[in-house]
Amino acid sequence: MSHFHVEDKHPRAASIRTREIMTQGVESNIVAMAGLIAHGRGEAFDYVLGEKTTPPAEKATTAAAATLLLAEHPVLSVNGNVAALCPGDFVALARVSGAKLEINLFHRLPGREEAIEKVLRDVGATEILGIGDAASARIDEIFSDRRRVDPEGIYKADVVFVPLEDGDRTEGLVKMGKRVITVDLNPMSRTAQYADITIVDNITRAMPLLISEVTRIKKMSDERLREIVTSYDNSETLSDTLTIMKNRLERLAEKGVFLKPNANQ
Ligand code: PTJ
Repeated sequence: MSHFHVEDKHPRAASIRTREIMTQGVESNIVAMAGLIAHGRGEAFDYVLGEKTTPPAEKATTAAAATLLLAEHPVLSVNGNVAALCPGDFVALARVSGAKLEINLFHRLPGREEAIEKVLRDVGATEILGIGDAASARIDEIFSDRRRVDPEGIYKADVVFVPLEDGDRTEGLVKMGKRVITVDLNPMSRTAQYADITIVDNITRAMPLLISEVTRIKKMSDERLREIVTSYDNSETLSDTLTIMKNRLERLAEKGVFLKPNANQ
């Protein structure tokens, strides 16, 4: 059910529609209340980035694609925010990369796993790990409900894709020796800093790019894929991204663009 009518010509139409998806996600038990706050924080960083994919994000995406393809047990972790924003892309990425889908929530409230499972099944998912008693393994390095994972999924995974994640879990997964790939618009978050590969981009732009990158490099030899991974440097990515943000803010400040009527609203 749509609450508002948003004119296409509204300068922030896309952002307003996405907010609508998120608030409806709360009503249907998919998105946690805290997910709205997380979304707002992401929007703020996207503003600073200019709402565009940057060259360092593209580099991180290629490294992420190669890492997924080289993995023996890759798992894509699904939370409420990503289930609301891009469920079809998760199913497509799982298919093209051979990764498994696991639902793993920070806020494990009654009915949420089932609501998210339905969203994924509606867009074509067949196997979904981590639901109910299936999350029977425990990761001691993690201090939240997220420690409960599927023994066939995150528990035995060598590579875990955990976008829009909280810092504790990323740190816990890294401590366990897993390679962690994330998508996070905040390059200063603990997750962004702890992960092996951080794509600093909006998940809605990052997922289609990641799917097409996996498809593009899928036929490369393992040796070539390994070269891509070993030549990748995540601290360089984070540093280059912060420089892009700083330069953009400096340019805006110099010209006073923010005062003009056509500036970001
Ligand atoms: O569904 P649950 O219960 O598992 O909970 C999910 C949330 C997102 C609430 C939980 O993981 C959480 O609290 O995450 P944090 O610690 O708020 O971290 C989320 C990060 O994602 C923040 O750094 C945001 O800036 C970033 N973010 C938010 N929206 C987007 C985003 N990054 C990329 N694309 C977005 N659309």
